[in-house]
Amino acid sequence: MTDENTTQLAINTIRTLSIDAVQQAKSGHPGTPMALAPLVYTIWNRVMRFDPEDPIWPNRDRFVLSNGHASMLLWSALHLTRTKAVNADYERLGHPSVSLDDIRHFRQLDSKAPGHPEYHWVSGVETTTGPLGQGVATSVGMGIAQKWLAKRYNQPGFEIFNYNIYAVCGDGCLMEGIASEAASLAGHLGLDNICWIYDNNHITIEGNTRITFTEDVEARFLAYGWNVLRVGNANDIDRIEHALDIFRKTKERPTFIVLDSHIGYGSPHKQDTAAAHGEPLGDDEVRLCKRAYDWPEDAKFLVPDGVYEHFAAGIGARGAEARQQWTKLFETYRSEYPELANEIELMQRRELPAGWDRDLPVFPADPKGLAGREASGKALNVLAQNIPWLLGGSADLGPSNKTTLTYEGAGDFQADNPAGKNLHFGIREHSMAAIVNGLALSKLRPFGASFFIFSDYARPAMRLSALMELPSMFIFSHDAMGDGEDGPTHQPVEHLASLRAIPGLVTLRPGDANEVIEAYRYILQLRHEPAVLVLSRQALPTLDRKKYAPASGVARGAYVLGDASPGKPEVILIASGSEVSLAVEAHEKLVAEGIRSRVVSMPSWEIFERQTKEYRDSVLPPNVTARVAVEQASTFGWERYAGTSGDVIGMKTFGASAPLKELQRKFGFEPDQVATAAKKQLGRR
Ligand SMILES: Cc1ncc(C[n+]2csc(CCOP(=O)(O)OP(=O)(O)O)c2C)c(N)n1
Ligand SMILES: [Mg+2]
Repeated sequence: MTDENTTQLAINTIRTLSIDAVQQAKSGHPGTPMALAPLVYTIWNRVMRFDPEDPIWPNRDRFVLSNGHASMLLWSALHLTRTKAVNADYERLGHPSVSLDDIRHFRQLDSKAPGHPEYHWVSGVETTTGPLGQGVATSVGMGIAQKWLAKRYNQPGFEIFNYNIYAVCGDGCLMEGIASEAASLAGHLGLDNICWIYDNNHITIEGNTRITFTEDVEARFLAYGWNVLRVGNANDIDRIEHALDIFRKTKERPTFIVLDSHIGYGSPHKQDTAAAHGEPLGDDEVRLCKRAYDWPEDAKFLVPDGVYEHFAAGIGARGAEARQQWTKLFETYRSEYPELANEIELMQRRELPAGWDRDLPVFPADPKGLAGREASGKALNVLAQNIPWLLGGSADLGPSNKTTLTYEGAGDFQADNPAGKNLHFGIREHSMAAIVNGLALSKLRPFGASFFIFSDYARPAMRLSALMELPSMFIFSHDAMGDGEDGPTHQPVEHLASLRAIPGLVTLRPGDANEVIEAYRYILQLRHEPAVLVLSRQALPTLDRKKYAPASGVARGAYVLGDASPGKPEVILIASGSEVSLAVEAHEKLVAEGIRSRVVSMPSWEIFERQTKEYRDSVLPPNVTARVAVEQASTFGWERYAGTSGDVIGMKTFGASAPLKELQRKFGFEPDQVATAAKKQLGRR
């Protein structure tokens, strides 16, 4: 068989595996894999430096399938290249990442060929995609990471990091705002390591894009400062390869390749129609397609002789050689630059360098205290010096969030300074969160920041950080009504409840400066979970830790700050964040009146839930039902800790525009009101 024939056979194997898997599952998206099989073939077998034997080799090229509904493209590629599985401890396992049996069980429980690409579930998936636009935005984080890594670690004669990122996207991705935000930033930063390939098929679910999407996409990307190329025929793999070649030669600009394609290519009745997008073709149409591909009509899940070998000779050989050369290079690098090599190795395992928490401040008791955001700024500036690969920034609110790294040499990440540790995301919260994920996927320790109210704008990507089990950090200041005069548009109410509802996302709302430090100490030790740090704008009294329990209790999610007397309390006050000092004041009033009050600081529900029942019961004894929870946020969910008979002082409406003091009075966040609620719980008034 000629090489050309094997190539065609390999491409048609991707097509038919996709068709058969969708047909068997009676669900899925066959049309786009049929159209993009040649593209994926070309990227994988002719261009990418990726070793199927080790899909987490640090200098591999990245492949992102942003149009995640076309997941069969990825399952076919991973299967045909015989990519091997790795586990959560970064160990290489002998078995394939995606077996033919997995593909036969596409979209079925436990199959390694799920509906959409899932990082952490299937080895070789670089990022979870499905919510359109996320993949391309995340790829920008990968691009920033590569630039930063190259700048810090590459040395003369040692190109340790020089990989590229390929992201495939469709009309949907490019209609989503997040893609525009990310493309704008990528253009500004001149990320020439990123190549987006746009599947220009004029079809989405509701039909032809003439009903929705008629802008000049090429002009748009030119305006963003990208290099824009066009390949007029998605079956022309030489042209595709040529365009990818131009990408690799293009400097100082990202590349955008418009690929004109036909969804459902080869399907006599469905090609170029929305019907090819998201449903099985049907048995008859499947036969007709196979006939069009010159494929045995009755064969199912067929991988013809020579196809595995063809991929082994392409990506297999190229990837193995690239990785072996790199490994050799890295050996020498390790002896010449042991410290840098050590950093790279720690980072790959998501470990922290020795002394990562040295010099973290301890704040003395101070009734005036410090704003949560101020304490956070101090912590970040220490941690970023101790952990070289901790970096991040804000969506144009650095001076307000206090997330700017101000120590000498921190620098601003820009095209001409890829060593900078301050990322300026611009007012692009959604792509910021996706970019933070891209940085975390690249094993950096990233943070993104904004006002808490705007976490809404970032939420879909934050959700993915939890789904992917990434240690992304999201830092939000102005957590409640602290910026009173800005009014209800700027006062979060339901945000805590909403983020607490995301499985696997750790939220922390520390109550004073020392709790902020302890929150960072906890967060930094997370390797596979994202965290949200929720901080006050206004100063919070720094509690006297000789009188009250040490702030290290933060690591248990909730802890007893103080009791009126040893033994069982009569009433428990529970609070987070700015309401902790309020609860402490109320507690002291109650104690002065001879009431056996207990005050509990509860910065994190999620962390508390992980403690033993014994510990949880020691903090909130089940038989003490007189309880008052106080939090300047939606009361939603607090029954869990206040109990059905307890009281919750929180928000049931939006806030209002007024000075903070007045808002505190109006909404009940005053010591007397909390103390009164507690007494009411005890049947006293
Ligand atoms: C954020 C988001 N909104 C909606 C969807 C549902 N959805 C999945 S695919 C799709 C159409 C995508 O069209 P296009 O990107 O052109 O893909 P094609 O059909 O051409 O493969 C939609 C609306 C989604 N996955 N993500
Ligand atoms: Mg489309």
